[in-house]
Amino acid sequence: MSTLLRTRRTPFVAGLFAVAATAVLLLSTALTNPASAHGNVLDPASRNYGCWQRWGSNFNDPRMATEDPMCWQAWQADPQAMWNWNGLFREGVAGNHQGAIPDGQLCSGGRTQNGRYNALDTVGAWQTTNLGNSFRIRFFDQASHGADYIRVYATKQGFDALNKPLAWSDLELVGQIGNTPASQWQKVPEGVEINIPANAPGRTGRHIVYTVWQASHLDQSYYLCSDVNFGGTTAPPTTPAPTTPPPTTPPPTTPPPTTPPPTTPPPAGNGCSASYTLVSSWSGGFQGEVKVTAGAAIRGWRVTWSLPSGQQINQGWNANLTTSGGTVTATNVSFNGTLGAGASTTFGFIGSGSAGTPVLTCSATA
Ligand SMILES: [Cu+2]
Repeated sequence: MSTLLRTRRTPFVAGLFAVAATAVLLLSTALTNPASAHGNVLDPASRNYGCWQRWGSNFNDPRMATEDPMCWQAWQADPQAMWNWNGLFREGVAGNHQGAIPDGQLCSGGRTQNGRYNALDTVGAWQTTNLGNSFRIRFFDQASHGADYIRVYATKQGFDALNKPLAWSDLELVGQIGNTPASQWQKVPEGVEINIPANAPGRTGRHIVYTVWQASHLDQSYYLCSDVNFGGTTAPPTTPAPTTPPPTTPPPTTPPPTTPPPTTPPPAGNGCSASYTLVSSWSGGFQGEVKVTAGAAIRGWRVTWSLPSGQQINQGWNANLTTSGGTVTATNVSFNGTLGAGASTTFGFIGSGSAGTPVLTCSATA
């Protein structure tokens, strides 16, 4: 959302915005409580995480109906499916996932949680994330449950995701990890993350990636549909895909900002430069995005800025974010540290407090 749009909004819309902000705050509160914190696939974004990420700060915007109709129907059906994007689980399945979840209900976890997530089963043109045939799932575990296992499936080539409800027989296992305690995951500010490598050769076009997380916490299993677009032959077959687009790229249907970003990027030297965009803000919080651009080719980057008092970084993605002594440090994650000359990547975060205009310093590892 552009600054212009925000300043133009009517009191009515502002009221809706306040409702959204309240919900986000409630969510943030819930997320800091381990008892109610769980996890999801952040990249390629699962259906409800993607809808939350794209529209959570603007979920009553009628443009969603035409620009992102599958998210629109999901928000209309039950906004709790998005606010609780990390809570799509069942308990007591005892590993018999196919027995617990009928065909056609895979994306709602078998209509779990009293039907909260049912709209995620709707068949249609969900927005996709571009993937190479070798890819990785970035899984976020807010409660540091760890995993007994995580299994990643992809639909078989020929599956018609636009018209056919997803069934177990449509899926092939394309990646998995075994017992992995949270201590072996990567620490991030609000939990832990892990990348699961997967290889789904021979696929092109629209597909569904289906991830089953057996959390090491009670008998709790999660069922997550991510809509993807396989690039086919252009993707390298075995190397981690450097061509994979950054996951937080705004969807193509988002209108371009009508005003310049609030900060101008510092000039790119030999290392890197970073520029900041305020994605959205609400009473007590905000979402920011930082674009890192390499000068010469680099193998890693670090962005720092000082945190105004009263501000706090609560959650981030596509970077390792730490706060120490009033300084925020963001370093690249495994898949976005290597940038060719002039190439860029983005990371994002959600902060509490009032949004400011941070002065960013970028340094690179050549
Ligand atoms: Cu949990």
